[in-house]
Amino acid sequence: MSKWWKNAVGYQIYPRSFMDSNDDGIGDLKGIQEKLPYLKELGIDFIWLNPIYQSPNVDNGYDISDYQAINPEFGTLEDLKELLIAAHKLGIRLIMDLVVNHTSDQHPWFIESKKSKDNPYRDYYLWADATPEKMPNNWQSFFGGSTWTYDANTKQAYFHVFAKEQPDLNWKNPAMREEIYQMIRWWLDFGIDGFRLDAISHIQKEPWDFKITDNPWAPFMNVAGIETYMAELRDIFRSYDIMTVGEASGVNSKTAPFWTNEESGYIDMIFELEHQVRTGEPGFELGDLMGFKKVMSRWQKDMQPMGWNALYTDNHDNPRSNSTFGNETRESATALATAYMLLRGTPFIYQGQELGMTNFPFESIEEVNAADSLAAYHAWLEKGLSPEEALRLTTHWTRDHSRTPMHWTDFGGFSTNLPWMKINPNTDKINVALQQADPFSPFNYYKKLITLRRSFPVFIDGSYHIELAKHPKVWAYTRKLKSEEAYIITNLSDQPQTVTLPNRWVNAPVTILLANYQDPSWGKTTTLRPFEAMVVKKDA
Ligand code: ISL
Ligand code: CA
Repeated sequence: MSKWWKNAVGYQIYPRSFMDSNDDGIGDLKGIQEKLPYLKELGIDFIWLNPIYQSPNVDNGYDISDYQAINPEFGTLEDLKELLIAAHKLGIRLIMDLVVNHTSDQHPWFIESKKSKDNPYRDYYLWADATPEKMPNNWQSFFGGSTWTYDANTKQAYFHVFAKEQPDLNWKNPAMREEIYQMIRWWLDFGIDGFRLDAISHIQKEPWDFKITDNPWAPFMNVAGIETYMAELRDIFRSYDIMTVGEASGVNSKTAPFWTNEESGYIDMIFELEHQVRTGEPGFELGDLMGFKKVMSRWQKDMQPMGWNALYTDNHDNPRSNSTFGNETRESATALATAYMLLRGTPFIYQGQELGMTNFPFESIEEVNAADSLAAYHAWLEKGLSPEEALRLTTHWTRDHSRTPMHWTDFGGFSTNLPWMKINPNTDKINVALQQADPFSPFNYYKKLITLRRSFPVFIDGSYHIELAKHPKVWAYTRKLKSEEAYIITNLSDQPQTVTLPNRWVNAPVTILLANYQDPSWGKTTTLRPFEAMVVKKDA
C-alpha cells in the first residue's frame, strides 16, 4: 500500500463550528464543501472530520446512535458523498472519526441490551451484578463519577468510561466485533480515506476485581489482550489504501513503535496525549513549554527506529495552544507551528490554529457546553465554591475554548444566525479575510511552512536530533537525511534568549529558509527575540 500519509498534512474540522451553510447556527457538511478552496489554498492534504453520525449529542457526536446515518444537523449521506467527491477533485482526502469503544445509550443495540438479561444484545455491552448502593467496583470514569450506572429493571449495572449515556461495547463478544467490522468495511467501501480511532486504547478492560494502585485509569488503558482486537482491525485496514491514526492514551513512546511499525503495526500513527503538560494550581495552570519539548522529543527519539508520529498542538479536547503555550501573539502562534510541524511524523492543524485563534473569555456558565465541564462546574458548587470561582476553575482549561465558531471575517462569517456557541469577540482582529491579505499573518506563515515541508525530503524522512538539549527556553533540533541537514530553532518564551550555535552550523554556508521575524540573523552568538523561530538549511 502507498504511504501517501507520510508526506501529508492533515486538517481537523470540528463540523459544528466550521461553516454553517443553511443558517441554523450549526456548522454542516455543505459548509465544509464551500470552504474546500480555502483548505486548498492553505495547502493541506487531508481532512479529519470529528463525528457527524446520528447522535443525541450528549458528547457532541461521540455518542453514536447509528453508525451508518448522518446527523441531520450536518446534512445527509448524499451531502457527505458530494463533499468527498469535491475534496478528491482538489486532491484532498478525508478521514472520519471511528468511535467504537462505546455507543450512545440510544443505539438500538443498547436499547435491546437493557431489556433483559437474556436479550440477544445483552452481551454487546458490559453488565455486572450490582445494587443501587453497591457498584461492581470503585473505578472512576473520565467524565467524573462511577464507571457504573445501575439499572433497576435487571438489577445489574452497565459499564462506561465516559458519560453514562456512552455505554462501553463488550469487545470480548465476537458477534459484536463482527458487526463493528462490517460497519468499518461499509465506510471504507463508501470511499473514505481512513479513520481517526477514538479512545481506542480503552476497548479492553481488566477483570472487575482488579485493584487500582496509583493510576485511576489503569484498568482500562492499553490493557493486555487488546492486541487480539487491534490485530483484527489491522487486517481490515491493511486491505485498503487508507490511513489510520489512533487516539491511544496509555500507549507510551516505548510501546508505540510496536503499534505503528510498517510491518506488523495495528495503525499508521498515534496521537499521544502526554505532551499537554500543565503546571500550577488547578484553575491557574499554564502549559509547560519545556515539558512539551521534552515529551515531544522523547517520542521523536523512541519512534525513530520503527514508528511514525501524529503531530499536533491543538484539537477539540484542549484549549487553544496560542493561549496555553503562547502569549496570544502572531509570534507565538508561528513559533509553535515551526516547532512541531517540521518534526518527523504527519502534522495535523486544528481549525483556526492556522490563524492563531485564542481561548474564549467565558463570563457565564450559560456559555459552556461540554458535558464534562458542566459536570465539573456542579461538582465545584457542591464543594461550596461560589459560582464565580466555580466558573473560573471550570473554564480555565475547558475544551470548549477550541469549539467556538471559526473566524472567517470581522463579524465571524460563520452563520447569519445565532451560532450554537458564541463567537470569540476577537474575530475582528483574528480572521481569515484579514490574514489572507496580510503577508506576515500566521495563515500565510502556515502556508509557507507546509510548502517548505513538502519541498525537502529531509523534513519527511530525515532523522531527529535534539540540539541545545538543556536550554530552559529554547527548543532546537536538527533533521538529517544523507547530505541534507536542517536546523530548526524556536524561542519558546516571551523574553529574548541568547544561544551559542555550534561551529559546524555557523561556519558552513547556510540559507535561512523561513523565519517569523522579518530580519533574522544567524551567527555563533544569536539572540532570539520573544517567540522567534528560524529554519536553516545547509547549502548543498
Ligand atoms: O485517556 C484519557 C485521559 O488520559 C482520555 O483523555 C481519553 O482518551 C480521551 O478523553 C478520549 O477523548 C475522545 O473520546 C471522548 C470524547 O469526548 C473526546 O472528544 C474524544 O476526543 C469520548 O468519545
Ligand atoms: Ca447548518
